[in-house]
Amino acid sequence: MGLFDQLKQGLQKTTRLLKTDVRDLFKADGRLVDEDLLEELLEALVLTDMGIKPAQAIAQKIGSEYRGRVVGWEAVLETVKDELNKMLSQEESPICFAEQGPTVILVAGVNGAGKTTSIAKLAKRLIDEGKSVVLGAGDTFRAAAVEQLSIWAGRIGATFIQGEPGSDPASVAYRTVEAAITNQLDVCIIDTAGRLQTQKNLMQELGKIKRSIAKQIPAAPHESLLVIDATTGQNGISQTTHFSDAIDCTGIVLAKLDGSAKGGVVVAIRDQVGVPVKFIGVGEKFDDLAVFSPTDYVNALFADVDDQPAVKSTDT
Ligand SMILES: Nc1nc2c(ncn2[C@@H]2O[C@H](COP(=O)(O)OP(=O)(O)OP(=O)(O)O)[C@@H](O)[C@H]2O)c(=O)[nH]1
Ligand SMILES: [Mg+2]
Repeated sequence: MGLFDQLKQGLQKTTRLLKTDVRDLFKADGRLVDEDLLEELLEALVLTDMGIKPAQAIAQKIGSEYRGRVVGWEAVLETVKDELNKMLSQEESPICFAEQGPTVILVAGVNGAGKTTSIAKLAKRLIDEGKSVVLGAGDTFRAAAVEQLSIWAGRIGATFIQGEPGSDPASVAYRTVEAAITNQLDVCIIDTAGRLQTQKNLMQELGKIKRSIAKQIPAAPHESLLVIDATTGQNGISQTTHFSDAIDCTGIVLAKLDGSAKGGVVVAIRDQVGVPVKFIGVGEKFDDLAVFSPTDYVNALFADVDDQPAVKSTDT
């Protein structure tokens, strides 16, 4: 399956919600654009978790363009699409590699967000590009987590560094970077235990991990990626703010978009936090990670309108 189809499939739930809801506001021969319609449209947009401000801006734009006229839903959706494209436009920003020596990528996020899986997917992608990768099991909290990463590493052919159960994750991070330098590996990715953005001690621990990485390579970590579960919707904003305070996040991996009808959260994150979404996870397999492209994202969000069943999604 091509990347765009993958993305389209991943976004199906959001697409269905967005399109069906907007389409349901219109009769077959169109509808007068008045305050009632704009209010209903606003509600439909907010349901995708794009946030109230972007939703209002889109509704206002439609008001200013069509108020007092009878229009079809296609025209309205086209305007929604244009506006989303404007809101999301960003420089292509994949991984920023070190000019010299290993590139270090620190990965953090709340419990179960999809960190370890995303690391495996990212590592596989980099290995496929011909890079050598070492994975550090910085989640020393759960033995199963170490094992999970070790299995992935074996499958994709990455070097693997682990610590004793319960040992200091900062020391595992240190040793992983050390291994990358000693063995002249291209990329070093460090997993961390899940933590809530409200757990102060654990957030401080992340800061310590980051500092121990910088002891070996002052410019590292070159990327501090925050993995967000797309089904958590707006809570992703609070996660981004707090994790950024601790490790100055350089990018977001939005995992589990395939299970989410809240794909609009990309807009909210962009609007409120300004950290770029770099990758999106659209499934559980190795290849289910795509580089985030705003244009593709919006196109996928609006793809195949006539193929969508006219039923409302009851999922999250
Ligand atoms: N459908 C889907 N499932 C995903 C995706 N990414 C991760 N998962 C699943 O989400 C679950 C949790 O993933 P992990 O990678 O273990 O999450 P984690 O953040 O490392 O979890 P902790 O280490 O426990 O905090 C697993 O069952 C994964 O298969 C995705 O993009 N799509
Ligand atoms: Mg994990």
